[in-house]
Amino acid sequence: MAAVSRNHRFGESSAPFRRKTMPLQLHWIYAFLIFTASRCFADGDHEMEEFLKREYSLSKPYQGVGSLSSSHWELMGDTMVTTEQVRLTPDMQSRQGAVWSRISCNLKDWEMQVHFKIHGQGKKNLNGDGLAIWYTKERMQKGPVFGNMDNFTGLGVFVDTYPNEEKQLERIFPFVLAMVGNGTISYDHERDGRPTELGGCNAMVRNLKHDTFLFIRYVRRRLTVMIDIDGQHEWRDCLDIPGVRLPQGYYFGASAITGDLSDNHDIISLKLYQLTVLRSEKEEEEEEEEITIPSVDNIELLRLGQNEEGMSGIAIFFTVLFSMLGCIFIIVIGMLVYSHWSESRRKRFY
Ligand SMILES: *[C@@H]1O[C@H](CO)[C@@H](O)[C@H](O)[C@H]1NC(C)=O
Ligand SMILES: *[C@@H]1O[C@H](CO)[C@@H](O)[C@H](O)[C@H]1NC(C)=O
Ligand SMILES: [Ca+2]
Repeated sequence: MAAVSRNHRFGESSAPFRRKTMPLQLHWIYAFLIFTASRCFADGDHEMEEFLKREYSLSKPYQGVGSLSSSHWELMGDTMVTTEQVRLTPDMQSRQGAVWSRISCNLKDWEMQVHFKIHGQGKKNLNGDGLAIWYTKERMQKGPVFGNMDNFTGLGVFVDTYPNEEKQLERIFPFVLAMVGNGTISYDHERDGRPTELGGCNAMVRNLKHDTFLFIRYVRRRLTVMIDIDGQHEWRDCLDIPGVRLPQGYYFGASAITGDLSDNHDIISLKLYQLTVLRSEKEEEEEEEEITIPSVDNIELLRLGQNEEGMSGIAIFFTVLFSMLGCIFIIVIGMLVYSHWSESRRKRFY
C-alpha cells in the first residue's frame, strides 16, 4: 500500500498505520488479476498526500446543519442533530433518516473517514438494521436500502447489523459490505446483499465504549475499506478491490433504517480527504476515458471467490490455472488449424 502522510488523522491519534493481512483466498485472486491485467496494481512506490475538504466534511459543532439552507449538508426523514452527533435514527421501530451533501464531488481520488456509533437496548441480533455510507448519483431519496432508494447508481458501504438470511454460513453480524450499483441492480435485503457484494468483513461495532471508524478510500480505481473498531487506533482490512469504476460528480451521504428491531445510528463525523496521487503517463492515458456508469472489472471472478464459500483458495487457483491452460490450448489448436489452412491455400495457388 502507499505511504500516506497522515497529519490530519483524528488530531490526537498519531498511531502508526498498521494493517492486518487479507484472507488467503483473496491473495490468489489478486495473483490472478495482476498476472492477467496489463498494469500492475501495486502502488508501493507512490506517495500520496491528503487534504481535508471542508465542503464535503461533516463535523462538530454541525453549524447550520438541518437549519440553514446554506449548510453543505441536508437532512432527511427522522434525522436529528444534537451537539454530540447526527442521529440518523433513534432506537425506535420503523424509522429512517439520512444526511446528504448538497454539492457533488469532483475529486478523482479521495478517502472518507467515518466516525460512527451504533447502540441500543436490543440484545445481540435483536437490533437493526444498520447504516450506510454513500457515493451516488442520486441523493435525498427514501427507500428500503438502509433508508436509501433501491437500484441506486454508485457506491454503497453498509454496516448491516441484522442477519436477515437465516442460513448464515460463517458470517458473523454486524457485517460491513460494499456494493456498486449501476441503476438496475437491486439490493437483496432478504439475503443481506450477498448476491451483489464486492466483499466485506464482520465488525462488532454495537454498544462499544470506544470510538468506531470506517474508512473508505478510492484511489486509482481501487476501492479499499478498513475499520478501526477495537479502540486501538489500528486499521483492519475489510476489503480491497481494484478496477472499481466510479464516475466523478456524485454525492456523499449517510443513511440508516430501523424496522421491527432498532438501534441509535449516529454519525459523529464524516471527513473527506482529497488525495493527490502521482500517476505515470500510462496511467493517465488509461484513465482518460470518462466513466459514465459505475462498474467493477472482473466482477465474475470476485463472485467466484466470495459466493462459493466452500471453495478453498487452492481450488480457485486451480480453476484459474486450468482455465488459462484451456485458453492456451485453444490458441495453439487455432494456430495449427490456421497454418494448415494457409499452407493448403498456398498449395492451391502455386
Ligand atoms: C448493470 O449491471 C448488471 C449486472 O452486472 C448488468 O447486467 C447490466 O447490464 C448493467 N446495466 C448497465 C446500465 O450498465
Ligand atoms: C430495481 O431493478 C430490478 C431489476 O432491474 C427491478 O425488478 C425493480 O423493480 C427495480 N426496483 C425499483 C424500486 O426500481
Ligand atoms: Ca440485514
